[in-house]
Amino acid sequence: MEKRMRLYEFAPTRSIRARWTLQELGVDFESVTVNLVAGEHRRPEFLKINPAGRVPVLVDDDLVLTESVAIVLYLAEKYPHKGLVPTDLKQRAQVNRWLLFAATELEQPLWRISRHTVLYPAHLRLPAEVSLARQDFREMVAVLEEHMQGRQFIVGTTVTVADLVCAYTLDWAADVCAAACAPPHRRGARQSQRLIGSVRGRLASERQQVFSSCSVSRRRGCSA
Ligand SMILES: N[C@@H](CCC(=O)N[C@@H](CS)C(=O)NCC(=O)O)C(=O)O
Repeated sequence: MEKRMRLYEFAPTRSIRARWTLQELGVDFESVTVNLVAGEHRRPEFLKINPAGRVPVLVDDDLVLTESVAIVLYLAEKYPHKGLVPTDLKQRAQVNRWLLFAATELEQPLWRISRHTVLYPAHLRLPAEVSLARQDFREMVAVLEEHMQGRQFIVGTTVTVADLVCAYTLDWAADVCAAACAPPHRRGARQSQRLIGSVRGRLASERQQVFSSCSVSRRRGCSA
């Protein structure tokens, strides 16, 4: 019998990307909470699993995989019949494009904002970084929002891992921006909200709770 996969996670963080993917695939898995607030990610036993001291980590038999986007791709490719990655090469290339777009163009400015508003000790925070990152984020989210005009899903007509990863990132952005962005992003965020809504709509109520609770403690959980 195949062993259950194990997901090391902390609810309000990027772990959610891996959790949603497992749930969307209907895979039974064991959840191991790594409480970042309590510093469990810095304990030697966890550092043996991920020397970077970060969540999520997926363990599947002898595979130990870090990086949330690598995890969602691995899972989607392990269960190709579920359709979370398209079989068509060009559509798949578009999924990869948006995964990378989320991890580089969207997520990095959000990280910069979080670091310079919440995570770094107060004396190391640079207000100028926040304005620059905010501008970078606005420009890039506008690209996604333009792409989403008239579409329900980022690529094709069914949900893919690009939707799961981008929806999490946009939800995180709503949280970060509520604290640090000026109104224009929020006013222009209709498409983002629709994408988040599409993904949310796919989730059972138990999963929706995970979604809506993530903003509450995410900032405490993501300490870089
Ligand atoms: N690029 C990594 C980032 C992982 C990451 O930074 N995780 C945060 C939670 S959102 C974490 O574990 N932070 C603990 C720390 O940095 O001390 C991924 O996408 O998996």
